[in-house]
Amino acid sequence: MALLETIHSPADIKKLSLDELAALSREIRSLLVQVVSRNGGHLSSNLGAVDLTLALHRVFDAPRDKIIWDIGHQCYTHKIVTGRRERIGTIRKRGGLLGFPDREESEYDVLNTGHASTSLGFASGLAIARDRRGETQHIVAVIGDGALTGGVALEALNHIGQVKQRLIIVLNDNKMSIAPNVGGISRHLNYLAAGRPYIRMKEVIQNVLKAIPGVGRTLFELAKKIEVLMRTLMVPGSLFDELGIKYIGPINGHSFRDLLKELESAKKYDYPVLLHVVTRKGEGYEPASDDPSSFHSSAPFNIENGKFLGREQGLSYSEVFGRSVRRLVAADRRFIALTAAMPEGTGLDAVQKEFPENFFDVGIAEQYMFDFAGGLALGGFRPVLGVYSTFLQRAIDQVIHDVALMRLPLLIGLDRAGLVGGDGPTHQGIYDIALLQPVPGIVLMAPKDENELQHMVYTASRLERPVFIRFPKEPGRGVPLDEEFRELPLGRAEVLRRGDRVLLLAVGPLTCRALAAAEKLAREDGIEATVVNMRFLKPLDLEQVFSLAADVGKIVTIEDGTVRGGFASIIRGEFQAIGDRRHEFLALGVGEGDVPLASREELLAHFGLDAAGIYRSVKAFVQEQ
Ligand SMILES: Cc1ncc(C[n+]2csc(CCOP(=O)(O)OP(=O)(O)O)c2C)c(N)n1
Repeated sequence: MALLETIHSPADIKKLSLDELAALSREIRSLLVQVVSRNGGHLSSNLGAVDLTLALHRVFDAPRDKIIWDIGHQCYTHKIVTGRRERIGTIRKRGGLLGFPDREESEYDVLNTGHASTSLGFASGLAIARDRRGETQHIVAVIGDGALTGGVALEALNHIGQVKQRLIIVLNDNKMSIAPNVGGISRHLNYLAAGRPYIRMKEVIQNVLKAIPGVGRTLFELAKKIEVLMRTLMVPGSLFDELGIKYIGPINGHSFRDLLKELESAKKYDYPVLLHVVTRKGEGYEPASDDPSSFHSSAPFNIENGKFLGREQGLSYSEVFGRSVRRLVAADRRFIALTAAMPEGTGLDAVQKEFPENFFDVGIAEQYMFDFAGGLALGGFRPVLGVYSTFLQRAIDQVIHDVALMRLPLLIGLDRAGLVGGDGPTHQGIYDIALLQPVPGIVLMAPKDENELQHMVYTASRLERPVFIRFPKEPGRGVPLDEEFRELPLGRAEVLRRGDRVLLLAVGPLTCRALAAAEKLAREDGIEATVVNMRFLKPLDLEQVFSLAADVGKIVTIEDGTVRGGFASIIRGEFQAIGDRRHEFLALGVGEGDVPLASREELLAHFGLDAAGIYRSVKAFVQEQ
């Protein structure tokens, strides 16, 4: 790692020759492979962006110039060369570097990100702010072809093309979102990347003329002029030019010579330009370039053979969701599975593989996905959406205004609901209960294990209204899956254990942890608790809850989400509404403030939501006078 050790800040990159840059890039790739093989992380995106990142830091003067990373999952090289090399081994680990840009971590990180397509809006605002303040720095947004399919990015292009502020958009096009990218914009980028017809025609004409012995300069010059004329007359412009943003490219994103030349020239424009940089996801590590999707957000792996380590036994919640949806589709082709660029992550690739006609990947377009699903539902179909809880936040207006008010029968699997390990504050799925609770007419469920999840999918498929099922990113509990789907009674909770001292009302996967805590309380402290698996957060089984509460003075709510506005607030509100003053409440859940970077189990322990934490809190609560 000889060269890398000399890089303490971007200034050190500016001294390097082209050969040294290439050598540095190899060293960084090897470091990235080592670190991600241990910690997990976004390997293929980072490998693809090494050369581009070095070139950006060579040409621009960060932190004075602002380099904004869209989504931010490709920022590892940026972190390495902006003073965080020695800590890169801690990335994604508790107390370590975040796997996304973080303003608190470094002055080089312009924006905290994690959700897609926000870079252009921020770049646009920063550029106007700079101009109004009479400053001169460059504003550079780096956005992937996947993130460019997001609505807010397209809204930004529309505005930037009108306002025409000076800024540089670097489009990092690797033809991939997580899976292969989709849609008309992606197709347009392929057309641009292939070299538009006139470029090919120009080569042909030049080659022909050069091949004719004795063709003089004049004829050659004339041909050049004809080529310019043809370009104007015949060739459709790039989408970006049409929008008012100058298109430059395509540029080989693994050639320092090309990158440095074009980035340097982009500085000269006093209006918005877009540099189309073509890169390869996973570049430099064969297992990742051969299978960029699996190495997009990679588990730890064996460097020698690229095999993932420690894959859990049994099925994940996502897999059970995907398989259950596949069963629905197999039985009734009105069911159509939808994803916003996460076919594998949501488990819906199970449908994609077997019933491609009943599957749509709409790109990173959560808002559109809900409206599209609404249209399908109005047209008599039964859309099933897989979306991570954190990305549902994008589409709350669609949920309320477009879906719930018309009671459209959408089935939505909210994956990664609750505390999410490894990705930090931007990816937590802790707000969905609070966001969905006031939405009229919907059903919200949370299974205690993967077997209950499949029954919930089936139950939801029988309901003629919007149904959300929230489930976590953690290994399934390994319980056997019933062969037959079972319909769960709507709005009924499940009592798992009865006791006379305290009532534990638990949500989803925390139910089993609450049960373990209750067993220990009985065994070691003689405290008998009633444990309820709520199953339905909406409608709530209030009849059962009030009836069980009649026998105890203390009630504990246990949820994998924010207590403010979440399940705790809802239960308290319901007791208040009936004028109850007799009960004391303890809310176990996520308090206000950022969720730290840690694994899921560490986060559960941090918030006292593992079995040990629940045991401690309930014991203290019961023993309080
Ligand atoms: C709103 C939103 N939806 C989904 C995701 C999940 N996601 C993370 S990276 C990614 C693909 C991004 O593709 P691209 O922008 O082309 O970057 P690449 O990884 O190919 O470099 C997706 C869908 C997200 N971060 N934000």
